[in-house]
Amino acid sequence: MNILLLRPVPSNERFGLGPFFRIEPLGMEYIAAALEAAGHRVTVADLRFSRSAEHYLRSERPGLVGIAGMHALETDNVLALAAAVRRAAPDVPIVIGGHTAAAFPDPFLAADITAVVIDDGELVVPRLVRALEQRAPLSTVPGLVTKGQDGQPVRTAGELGTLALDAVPKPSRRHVDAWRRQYACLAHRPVWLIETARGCPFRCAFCSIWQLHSRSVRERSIESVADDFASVGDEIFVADDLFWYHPARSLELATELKRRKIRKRWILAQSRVDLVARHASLLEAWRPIAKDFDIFFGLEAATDDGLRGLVKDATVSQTEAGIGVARGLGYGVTGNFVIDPAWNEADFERLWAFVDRHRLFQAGFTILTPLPGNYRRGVIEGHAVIYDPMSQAVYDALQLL
Ligand code: B12
Ligand code: SF4
Repeated sequence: MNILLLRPVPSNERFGLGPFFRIEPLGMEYIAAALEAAGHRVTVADLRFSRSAEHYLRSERPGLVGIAGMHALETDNVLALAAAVRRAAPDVPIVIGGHTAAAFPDPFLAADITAVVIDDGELVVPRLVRALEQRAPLSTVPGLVTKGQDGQPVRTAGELGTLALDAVPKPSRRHVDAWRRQYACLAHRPVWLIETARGCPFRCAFCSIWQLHSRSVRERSIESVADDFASVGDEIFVADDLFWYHPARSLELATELKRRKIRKRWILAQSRVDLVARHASLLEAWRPIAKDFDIFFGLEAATDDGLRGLVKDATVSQTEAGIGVARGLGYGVTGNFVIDPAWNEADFERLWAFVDRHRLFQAGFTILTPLPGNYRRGVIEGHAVIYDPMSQAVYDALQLL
């Protein structure tokens, strides 16, 4: 089958890291690799840089269109793109997948959309394609959510099993070769995204990752990660939710990269301060792998009470220790904080002082907000929280920082 995978153009690039980071659609590249291994023909179009969706619908005549919904902020863009695909190709099945769609499928159950994929795309999409080829009902494909007759979401029955990440060892990156130079993080360009592990065992109140993966972590083998590092360019963003999570395996990976003489110009990884504070020797082993090496830390709050409220399971003294270890070894440190919309001026003053004291010249501030289409308070208290564009008042307050 011909399958067309589309990355929509987000309209809200003003928010958060959006304006500074343009990253390849790695999830769809893994799905493309799984489909190609099963003998299908795939086109991946990153609509930020490629030709239009209508162009690919005409030239590829796909039997299935997939649209990525990674961030909740992109929900409206995904829905608008699905409607445009439906206008141009009235009969083609349209599925939505990606992090936000899998975590919160309800907003995507619109009339134009056939189903939402809520498990690993590498597992579900090839099965879905097989079912379409055999004209079997979608209810026979586990890992989907569709709209039931009463309009309520219905999850398809059956077990998928757990995807071992090495089952699809390398993403099909050639699909984005034509616009690779558009992928950038700040001044680093072109940038490659690498995944070495998926999931996180922690349970931070505001985060959707652990809920989606049930606090599990799956790892790629050392061999497959080292092959991926060897095959990509010099500027790398590591997609892992919690890099260095498994210290023994991380050390083994650093040793293998050094044995293969792999050294990059720049790496950016995301991790926790408590982990880094406890594993200075691991950080020391990784430091030579790149000339410049930046870490994004989820510092979240400037007080122990604040950290407790966010269920961060870390303390401010660990924040201080982690920053110290990282800086001592020559890593660049970026701290990311969560802003509670209920804050008053004193809370902002406290955060301001903390940022100042720790010389966090690179810092990110994200407003805690509830889900679009699901603004009930219980959802916030139940920790199903995502990020939304800032309100003007909070935005103005942040300018002070
Ligand atoms: C890369 C990335 C970014 C990049 C995006 C680059 C770009 N715009 O080009 C940057 C750095 C800009 C970014 C920004 C933000 N991000 Co972000 N980001 C990620 C990250 C680290 C990696 C995504 C990735 O490629 N993963 C690896 C691939 C293999 O996994 P995947 O994408 O999930 O794909 C799988 C499935 O989802 C599915 N799938 C994926 N696509 C498709 C498509 C179809 C058709 C189907 C069927 C299936 C499918 O199959 C794939 C294989 O199994 C994730 C964390 C994570 N590990 O996923 C956070 C994450 C998605 N981001 C998150 C957040 C919070 C943000 C910010 C709000 C941060 C901030 N405070 O500024 C901003 C929002 C920016 C904006 N304006 O929209 C949250 C999600 C929040 C939410 N629910 O919306 C995540 C989960 C991080 C977290 N721990 O909370 N992000
Ligand atoms: S915020 Fe980071 S440490 Fe906390 S659960 Fe999410 S990925 Fe894990």
